[in-house]
Amino acid sequence: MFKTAICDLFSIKYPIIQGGMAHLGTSELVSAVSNAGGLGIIGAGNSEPAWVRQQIHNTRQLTDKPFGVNILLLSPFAEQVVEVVLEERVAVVTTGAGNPGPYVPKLKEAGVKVMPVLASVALAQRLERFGVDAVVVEGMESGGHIGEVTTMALVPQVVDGIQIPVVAAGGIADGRGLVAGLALGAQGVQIGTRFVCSQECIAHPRYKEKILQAHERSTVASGQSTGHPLRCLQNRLTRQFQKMEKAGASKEDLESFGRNRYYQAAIDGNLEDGTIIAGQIAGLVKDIKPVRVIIDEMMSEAEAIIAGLKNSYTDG
Ligand code: TUI
Repeated sequence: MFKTAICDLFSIKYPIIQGGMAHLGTSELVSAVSNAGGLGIIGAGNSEPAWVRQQIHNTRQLTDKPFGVNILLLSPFAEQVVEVVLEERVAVVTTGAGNPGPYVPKLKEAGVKVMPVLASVALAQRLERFGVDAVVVEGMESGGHIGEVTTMALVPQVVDGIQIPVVAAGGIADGRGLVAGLALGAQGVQIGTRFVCSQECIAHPRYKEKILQAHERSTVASGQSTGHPLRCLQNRLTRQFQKMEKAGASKEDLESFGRNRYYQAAIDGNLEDGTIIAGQIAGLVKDIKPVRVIIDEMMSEAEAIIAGLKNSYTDG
């Protein structure tokens, strides 16, 4: 069984971090990931601070292992969620969709481990200087808000640009992806889409089913013209959105049309009017399993691949 700097940093058994998914990173999934040896992450999204606090309490009822909170920096409640995290003495914070620089000193002073999710070398270097502990480097294969560079190209460039540990994200759902991330110089992986199709994830069964039916070209990155591209599965909503974009709709109209639709898909199971967030790796996900099985299989597959690579290349 291998350990990496990410395992030591967060006191976890396996270098597997759960993506901080809004509405789906709840105590059920978070505690299952942490209990299975990874790092579960509560997805604060645009939720009210009281909801985040409740999720922290619920998670503590279900696990005594470390877990984190993902703060969506675009949320109107971002600052208040930081306060909740400090009051509740949460061990780890990941952030998304922005520069968490202003919050870093406060979190670090309180002993919180900070790991921003980002999509560029420049921001990784800036945040290393701010004193963050590690970064999650997210390629454009990922579900949700994305940058412009693939995991394959971005991860090694960030690894070479900073000294702190890197976690690879985007396009990873099994042991092969884990080994690939390590081969690119990352010390761990972040997993989103695969965990949506776990037994513990509270996503609506129709949402999970839609991911199981996906193939490699089922996702689209819509909203390029708004400056906030979002990868999700194609449906009536994304087709309407694309029509509006083609017709030259304003940024404001597009953003208000697309706003707050995650809940509809993820929880209500409205697959036509909701945003069905998933990464390009959705096509690889073929079954719904307990989190522990997903993680155990990922680790044993990775170990078999590493052993196989050694056997094929060291003597030849
Ligand atoms: O954040 C995510 N994934 C998300 S956030 C989200 S909610 C949302 N809704 C509408 C528009 C935008 C977001 C759904 N999925 N992943 C982490 C991530 N962060 N990917 C890319 C980035 C990122 C992008 C630009 C981080 C920083 C950044 O730079 C900002 C700056 O100020 O330099």
